[in-house]
Amino acid sequence: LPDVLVLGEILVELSSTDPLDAGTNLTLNFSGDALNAAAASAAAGARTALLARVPDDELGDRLLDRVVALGIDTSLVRRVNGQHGLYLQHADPSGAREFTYVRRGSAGSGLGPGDVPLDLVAEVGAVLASGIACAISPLSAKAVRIAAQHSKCFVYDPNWRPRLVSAAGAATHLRAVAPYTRLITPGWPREAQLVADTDDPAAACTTLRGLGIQAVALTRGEDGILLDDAGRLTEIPVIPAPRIVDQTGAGDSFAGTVTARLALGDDLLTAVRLGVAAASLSVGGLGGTGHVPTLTQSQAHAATTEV
Ligand code: KDG
Repeated sequence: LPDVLVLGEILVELSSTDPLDAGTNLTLNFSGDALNAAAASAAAGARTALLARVPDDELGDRLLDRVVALGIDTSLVRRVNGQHGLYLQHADPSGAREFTYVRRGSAGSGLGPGDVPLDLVAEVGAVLASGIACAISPLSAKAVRIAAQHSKCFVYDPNWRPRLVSAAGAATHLRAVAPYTRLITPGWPREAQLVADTDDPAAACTTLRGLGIQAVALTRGEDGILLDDAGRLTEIPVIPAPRIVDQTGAGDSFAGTVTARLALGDDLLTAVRLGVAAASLSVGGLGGTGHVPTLTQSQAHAATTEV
């Protein structure tokens, strides 16, 4: 039985540190928010399984080789006829980035409620999904909702991508899972303000909890995390990254690490501190899974700022 189940679409990733243009060399890898988060969860010590649909072709075989190499259980991955979802990205270390998606109608977006093993979902320590899984198709959004409903510890990362879904759509997805959500990890201000009409981070957390969410880890970039656990507020500072290549997937690394540690029984504050450290190290490689720090590395990095 896995500790953590992550739902979503695994994407083919083509990245470069140069602007995307004719003649730009691209690095092929496999990524997507679900894989980035699952990799972080496995690295943080949790037995982690991905629930996804992957095309039944040679590239799909290579994709699964990579998933296995990241220490992730693939027994719930369903191989199907269909096309890969893909994105191209220019990785600018400053954090500015633009994704170009080629994914509409992909095999991965066909994940539906029928793919969700409800008994297993109810037993695993925690389930993680993001707003991207909700945005790619109504069927996939339904799969997320049903998994949230059956999980005893559901973690939701809004991951709002305006190229995939409108603000109103992203807000609808968030509200639908809110009553079943143990922890949400919205970015401040953009993602929190999808549902909270305020300039005050603490007030936004209160609004989010008012939707039924138990705890909010508001990620505020350089200002660190504001954690609201059932009304108890804690500020957690960021830890400077030793090396920045590409910030893609840092949020997924945070969410995956926190979910893993919650599933393994850590208290929320300890889990969030480790998530901050893992995310800080994760930006040292190109692409969403270019650098996945080990638990020991993240713990050592977290210790550098302990008071
Ligand atoms: O969080 C990083 C992801 O956005 C990236 O890996 C691509 O999954 C992706 C998406 O759908 O944007």
